[in-house]
Amino acid sequence: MVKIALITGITGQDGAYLTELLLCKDYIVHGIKRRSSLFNTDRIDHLYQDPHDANKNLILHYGDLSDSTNLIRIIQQVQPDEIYNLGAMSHVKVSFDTPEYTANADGIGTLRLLEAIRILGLEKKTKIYQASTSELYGLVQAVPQSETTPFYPRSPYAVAKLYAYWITVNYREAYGIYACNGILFNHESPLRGETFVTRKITRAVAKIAMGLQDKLYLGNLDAQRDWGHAKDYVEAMYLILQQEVAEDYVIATGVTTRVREFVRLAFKELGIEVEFKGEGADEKGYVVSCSNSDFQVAIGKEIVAVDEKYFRPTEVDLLIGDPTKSKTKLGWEPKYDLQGLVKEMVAADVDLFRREKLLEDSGYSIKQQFE
Ligand code: NDP
Ligand code: GDR
Repeated sequence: MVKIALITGITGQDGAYLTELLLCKDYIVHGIKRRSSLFNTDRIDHLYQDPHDANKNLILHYGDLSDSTNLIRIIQQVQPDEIYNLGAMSHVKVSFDTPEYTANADGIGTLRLLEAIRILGLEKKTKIYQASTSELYGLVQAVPQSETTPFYPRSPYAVAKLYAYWITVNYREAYGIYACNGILFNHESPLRGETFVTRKITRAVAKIAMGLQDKLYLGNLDAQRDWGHAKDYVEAMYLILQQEVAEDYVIATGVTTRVREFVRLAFKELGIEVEFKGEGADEKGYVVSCSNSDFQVAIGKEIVAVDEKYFRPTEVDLLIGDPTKSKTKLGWEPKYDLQGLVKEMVAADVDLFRREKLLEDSGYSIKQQFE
């Protein structure tokens, strides 16, 4: 029997990798994309199939997690075996600017999907994966964080996700729906959104090395994150829905790294050694040496500085996950380490900006605003 999956957030980082994975496993994949004034399917364009083809196995539907009638109609039409709820306003800092919208999409959006399953009588057929997050742990209660560590959310995003976490557990217990939370720690890739810290760094590294950017401004350099690769983490999502019993799992590498160290590692990929001096908002990163003749940046040049506008009203200082349960029960193991992740991200951004440089050198100017 061919399985049918429905992915919300299919145009995002995880949506793209999960779609690739499920298509390789011969699923028919349906995805919900938002209407936008510009094309927003860049990450899945390589998987595009002409809607006029008879045997297509990737089908997109317009929709939004804030519209329950839309969700009910799509689920009724698709009759999915598995729903992966990846759609969300996923930027922690932005959630302080748009708290009500974030609660609606990230919190109530999950309820709308669960209710749709009930309303359509699909409790025994449709399994659902909820994209829960290490942000739930927030203010450090204990480390490493596992499935039993108490939650203490520190942003409107995390509070919305807390509701989504518990409503998923509640619908599993109340109605017997196969509904699971994957509590995923930060995961990155060349497809990561440009304003998350890792991608902001790898883009800046490539641009600074090529003379396309002067300096990288960051917020809290002391924050510690357990960073993995999105490709590994979508495997875990799939595995979570293939078990006998529906349960919640932490997905993490078990290794934590400071933002400052990520910066150092990323510049080092291009042979640029950076040293940090100063403290707090006055801390800066300087070039100490430059060993790659392709990328010459002046020794002593200040290339990293702190801008307080990137600080969050309440910060999550330390995340480090304990993936013992997922290793034991799911047999899940990450294939990438941090070094491999940084290498792949920097290489992809170098490739991207080589093309931009060619355009600039030919007299075209590309201005983009990323914050
Ligand atoms: P992205 O921000 O890359 O993708 C989010 C997706 O959600 C996009 O497709 C976006 O559409 C869509 N979306 C946003 N708002 C709505 C809405 N109202 N209705 C429908 N779709 C919407 O996130 P990631 O791929 O990185 O993350 C996937 C999920 O996992 C998210 O729920 C995130 O909160 C969660 N998560 C992520 C982690 C990570 O480290 N990446 C860790 C733990 C959890 P559009 O493209 O149009 O903007
Ligand atoms: P996070 O990811 O908030 O952990 O949420 P992000 O990359 O935005 O921040 C990580 C840490 O880096 C610090 N930081 C900066 N962050 C950004 N974005 N920009 C900066 O300039 C900067 N300087 C320092 C932050 O303060 C923070 O401590 C991500 C998202 O994918 C969520 O959706 C997901 O749930 C969690 O990971 C797990």
